[in-house]
Amino acid sequence: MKGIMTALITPFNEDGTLNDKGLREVVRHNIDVMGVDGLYIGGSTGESFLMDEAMRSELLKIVKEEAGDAVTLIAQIGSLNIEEAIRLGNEAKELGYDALSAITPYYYKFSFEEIKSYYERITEETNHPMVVYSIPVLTGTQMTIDDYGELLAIPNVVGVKYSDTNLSRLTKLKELYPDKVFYGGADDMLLQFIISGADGAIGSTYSLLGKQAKALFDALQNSELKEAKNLQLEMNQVIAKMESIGVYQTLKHVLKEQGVDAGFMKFPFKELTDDEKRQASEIVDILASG
Ligand code: HMN
Repeated sequence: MKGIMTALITPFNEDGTLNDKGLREVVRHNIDVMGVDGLYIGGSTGESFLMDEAMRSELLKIVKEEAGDAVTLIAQIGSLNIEEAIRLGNEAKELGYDALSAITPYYYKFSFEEIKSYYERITEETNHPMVVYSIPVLTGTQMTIDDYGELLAIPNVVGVKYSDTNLSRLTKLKELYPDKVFYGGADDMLLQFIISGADGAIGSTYSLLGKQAKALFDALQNSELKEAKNLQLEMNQVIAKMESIGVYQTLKHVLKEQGVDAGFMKFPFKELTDDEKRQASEIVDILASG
């Protein structure tokens, strides 16, 4: 469960249906070319909040079929609809996913007690390892150290995908819960996350920067701080460009230029304009020269 995991994009056909062949290519690319330790399926990067349940279920099936047991697989099954989350969680468990993950319930301003009961119900009814997915920048839900502690005390909650930038809180959490697993979620701060106590990271850009991220992770395990810092700076050149154009769209464009059928975005996401495509293509050159 440790190391570098790619938050997988989902390739769609132009009509919004799943691109089965493209999805398999993206999975293969991450395992065979990037050499990442795991895949996080159906997260923000995977556009799963734009999919219906049947499509999310199909996504989980295809990825497992293609990846087999080669790497750790975490299925993001969170949904505002608790029954849907439980059904998807049980499917992922039956398919052989190593763990589930669920976004904190969003849109409504749920109380912490409500958020906690959501995790209690999913874990009780699926009885499978669960990684809490905390991403305050998108959900608005910010939790305290005590809140995290209460969630980590729920049976089967094994860790947190910590897509927050409060790193002193992360350091404290890892000190208090050394046996739980914490994943960093801002790829331009991988170095800082690992130094602050994260056991690994889950990020979208590792479909392109997986090798550098793995090298950075390994450098830190060997206390090679200077090497790690240089790798982060190199990665950040690409990440900053992606962020200025649109991370998910750029990922798909660059992968396609590299020969991986990353497909189209799901409505209402827009495709890149010609000018944005030109800017995104510069990333292909940067990666090729590195
Ligand atoms: C997911 O749920 O798909 C990801 O794990 C989310 C991940 O933390 C990414 N965050 C967002 O997309 C909001 C990052 O990898 C992010 O794309 C990267 O740091 C570039 O900004």
